[in-house]
Amino acid sequence: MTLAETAEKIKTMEIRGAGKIAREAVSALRDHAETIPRTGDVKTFLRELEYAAGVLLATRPTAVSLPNAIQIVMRDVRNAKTEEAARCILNDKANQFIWSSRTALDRISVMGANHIPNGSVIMTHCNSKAALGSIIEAKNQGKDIEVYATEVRPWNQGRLTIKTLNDNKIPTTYIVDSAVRSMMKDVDLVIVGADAITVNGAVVNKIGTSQIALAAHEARKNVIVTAETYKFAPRTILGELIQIEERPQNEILPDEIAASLPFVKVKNPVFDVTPAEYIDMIITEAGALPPHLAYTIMREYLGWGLDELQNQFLSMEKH
Ligand code: RUB
Repeated sequence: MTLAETAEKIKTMEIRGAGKIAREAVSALRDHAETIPRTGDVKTFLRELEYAAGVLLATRPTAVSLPNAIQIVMRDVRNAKTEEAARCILNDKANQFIWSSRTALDRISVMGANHIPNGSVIMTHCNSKAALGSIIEAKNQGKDIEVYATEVRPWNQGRLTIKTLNDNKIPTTYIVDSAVRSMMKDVDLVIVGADAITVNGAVVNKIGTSQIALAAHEARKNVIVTAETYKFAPRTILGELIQIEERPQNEILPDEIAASLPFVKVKNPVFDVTPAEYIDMIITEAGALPPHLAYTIMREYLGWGLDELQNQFLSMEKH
């Protein structure tokens, strides 16, 4: 698959889910480098690579896993002295990222499963590898569990979720998104993934997550977020907001119907923000933590992000 094809698949959601987007983008960048002709000039190579990274970054705006992954891979490549060194570093860093991202998922699954008591009824939303990994691992640990999975309009990612749960022989109840509050009384805990986590511990995930968290809070049920450390967004320290992706209106209302309703407009934001006070725990590969420790994760695991911010800040002071 070419880089342009990967970018298109991310844009059209054939490749989706924050972790997968990051892994596929990194592998597309690594493979794309092979198609850049060798000139012996490191600057030319880096220019081509930055352009390619830009194409990937422009695909979907919300999942911070994408810019973080590109940055993790590109950081040392940018300092390479020769083209060959840059190529080697890119290859190593990309493979390392893909490997550690999968390892992170395995660790989160085990830790997530340890937080699921035997006999639990779990509600999940959208289709998160990290959340499902924990649920499947709990089942593999021999726990007797059940799941409520939402439909996830308008893309119906819930169908992917119920297929995976069914394949793993996990008893599952499929509900429409608007049934969440009614069903919460039958649920013991909520487990979801994340596209981005801000410095104040707010979690950005599929639209509807915040309503589920609110209903869970009201019913005094725990909300667990499962997320790899590269889903934390260091730039939020500077007050930068996470951009919430808005997708076309015809994903909700067909164009011909919309055309007949001139006074009606459609809004289709596909992610929302759940404040930290509605989240009991974030499970990362580095351990389970309360949301207000988000900064610690950023400092320990995304330290480069903070260095970069500090440099920006210092250069601002000079002006
Ligand atoms: C996917 C979504 C998932 C997170 C986490 O949204 O909101 O919950 O990306 O997924 P979309 P994972 O379908 O619009 O990409 O744990 O697999 O990274």
